[in-house]
Amino acid sequence: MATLNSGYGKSSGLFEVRFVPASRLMGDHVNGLQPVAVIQYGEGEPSSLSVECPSISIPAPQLNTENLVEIWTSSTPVTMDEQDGIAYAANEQALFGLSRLEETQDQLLDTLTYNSYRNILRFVKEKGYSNLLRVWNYLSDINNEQDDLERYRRFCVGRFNAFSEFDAGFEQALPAATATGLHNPGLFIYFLAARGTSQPIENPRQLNPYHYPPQHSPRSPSFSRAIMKDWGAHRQLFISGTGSIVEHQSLHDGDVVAQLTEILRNIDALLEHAANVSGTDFRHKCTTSTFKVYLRHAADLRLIQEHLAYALGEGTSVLLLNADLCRKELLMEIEGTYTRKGG
Ligand code: 3EB
Repeated sequence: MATLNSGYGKSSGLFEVRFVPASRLMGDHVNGLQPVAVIQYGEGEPSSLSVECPSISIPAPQLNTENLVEIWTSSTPVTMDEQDGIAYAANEQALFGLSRLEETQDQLLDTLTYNSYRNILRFVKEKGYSNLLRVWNYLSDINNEQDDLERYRRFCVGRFNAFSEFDAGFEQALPAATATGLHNPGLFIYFLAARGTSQPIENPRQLNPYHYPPQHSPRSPSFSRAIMKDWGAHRQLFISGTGSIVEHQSLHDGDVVAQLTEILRNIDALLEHAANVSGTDFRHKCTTSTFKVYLRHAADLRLIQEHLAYALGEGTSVLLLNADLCRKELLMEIEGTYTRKGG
């Protein structure tokens, strides 16, 4: 079978991500690749898609000039199904899962989060893709209090309890993550999991979230700064949502441009560190990268747009979203997915 990476002999089981206009998605195949999952963003009605794969619509407004969808693809055959409230698609090596939960008045967010993570952890284990690489969490009213505790903190408590119950050494192998806020109800979680193992990468400028002092949350946030996955022929680096945080402290309250500068320093430091500890430099020209930029205030876009284009490089694929962030003072966050071809 012809695959895009046939130049390297064996094809990799990795999934690749791109942001494309919804109108350019056609048929069962996307440039000869198998669609794995489509994520739409925006508060309006989702478009009807002409690709057959699991999809979800996240009600976060887009700030790009053209409406984009996030599409994950595989170069090897994919099977799709739904189980335990999780719509998923998998090839031999990787699985992508999507879930959307309703919140009820009588349930606290930590309980819902705990149940949801326990379900996901059980599911990926049962399917044989127990290595959770990357999780995206979108929750409503993230900075509001629920029963005297901020909803993000309740989310952290539920997630921590699920991970710690599942695996005593869980802090050694946490996925990269993003947790952002919506103005519409619902808890949306989607994730990438794989067979085998992966390598968590720390950020030398930032404390490992597991070691955050309790002032940020009664149970620490369960995520790694980044995950490096070796797929054989190719390698990927998943960088978590990165804010203007040094050690564990938020910096540059009220100054979005200064926050962006700090975020870029954090990402640079992580890429440098990843090159040292994993032996793969994702700043190399054989790397493709995509970024998601979250802005708390849509109006800040004009302040950062030029800096951003310059910093991330022309021609890189960037999805801009209007979303709340997990600390009130954070105005912006950036996450990145890097794919380096040929090992
Ligand atoms: C931070 O570094 C900023 O709780 O899953 C970034 C990415 C943040 C993921 C999460 C939180 C999460 O603490 C917030």
